[in-house]
Amino acid sequence: MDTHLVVVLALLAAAAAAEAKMSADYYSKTCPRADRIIADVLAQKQISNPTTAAGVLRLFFHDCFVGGCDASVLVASTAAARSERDADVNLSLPGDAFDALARAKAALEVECPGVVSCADLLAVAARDLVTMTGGPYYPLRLGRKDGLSSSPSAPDAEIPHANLTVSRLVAVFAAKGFTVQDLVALSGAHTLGFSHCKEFAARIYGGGGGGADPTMNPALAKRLQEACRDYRRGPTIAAFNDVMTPGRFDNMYFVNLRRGLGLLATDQELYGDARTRPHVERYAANETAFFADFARAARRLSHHGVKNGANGEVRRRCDAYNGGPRG
Ligand code: HEM
Ligand SMILES: *[C@@H]1O[C@H](CO)[C@@H](O)[C@H](O)[C@H]1NC(C)=O
Ligand SMILES: *[C@@H]1O[C@H](CO)[C@@H](O)[C@H](O)[C@H]1NC(C)=O
Ligand SMILES: CC(=O)N[C@H]1CO[C@H](CO)[C@@H](O)[C@@H]1O
Repeated sequence: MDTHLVVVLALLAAAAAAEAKMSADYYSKTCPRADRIIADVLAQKQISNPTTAAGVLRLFFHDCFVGGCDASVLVASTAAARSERDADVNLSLPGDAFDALARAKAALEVECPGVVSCADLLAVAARDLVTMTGGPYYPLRLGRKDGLSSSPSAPDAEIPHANLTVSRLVAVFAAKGFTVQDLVALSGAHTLGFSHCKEFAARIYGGGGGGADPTMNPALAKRLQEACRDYRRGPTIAAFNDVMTPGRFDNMYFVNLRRGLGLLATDQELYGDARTRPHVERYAANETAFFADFARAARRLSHHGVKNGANGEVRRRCDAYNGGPRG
């Protein structure tokens, strides 16, 4: 066998071992009230700040897509080392989501210090907030360890941008083991939250000085052109991803795409492309089907690149490694 293959097999074995140690009742003896504590803190935060759900769900996606679900996205930069959080693509990762997770972690540390990993917390928090905003509940296996590295350049390479073609999106997801159906179902997360104007400016103002993207509903294009008028001077100006029911986890995102009401180019293209359109049609017509497929894909996403004891730890604070800053 060549060494490359041996390395690949060893990695696969390590990943399988990490997964084998996970279970639904992982904390039943060491922190039996963990679920309750997380849910309570998040419910309070979501009520006082309804943008929390979208922020946490997006953090979960970014965490798992960049080097596996290991809470590396939560590590703050220090003078010694910059981290994933500070990548350009992270400029807009929302502070409320970090705050919600810090509060939940603090409550967990009071009850059972050093037991519940930040990676598990993030996966559970994203699930809880999906459920709280009207989406499906899905059981999770626990036992993820927190990663020991976080790089500011990783997200740029791994996180899909809103200017990708469907072919690129399909390839990016396939490289991590996700199907076209998974891609469409997971994109349904854009039923929550918002995007900043620069992410869709080319669609509404035209790339080369032309008009709006013809696949966008003209009334929506006009509204967005007005809302985003000063976006270069006010880079925090944003619009809801789901223009109809922005705070509710439902299948409206897919219903919108049929009417040209998608916000990002990568949203609307899912309806324009023959590979993804049948899934959009199915989810628009049947919310139960969307919820079932989203739950299955989100659970799989939550297992992506999970770390075990040897290559991870349980952080005491989600924003710092236990051993201090690393290069
Ligand atoms: C299919 C490829 C995807 C692309 C190109 C994409 C792109 C984007 C972009 C550009 C934004 C706006 C960021 C900003 O302006 O602050 C955004 C927001 C968001 N994304 Fe995605 N995304 C994708 C997939 C996903 C997936 C799989 C999830 C979760 C499972 C997700 C969850 C979210 C959420 C919840 C928001 C709103 C965040 C907030 O309001 O704070 N996205 N996405
Ligand atoms: C796509 O968007 C990213 C981030 O905004 C940017 O860095 C990149 O140059 C864009 N690519 C193209 C082909 O426009
Ligand atoms: C909706 O999807 C669910 C889950 O796939 C399926 O069991 C149900 O029959 C579908 N309903 C309709 C009306 O097609
Ligand atoms: C939430 C968060 O940590 N955002 C950071 C993203 O990157 C910028 C630029 O480095 C930081 O200033 C933000 O604090």
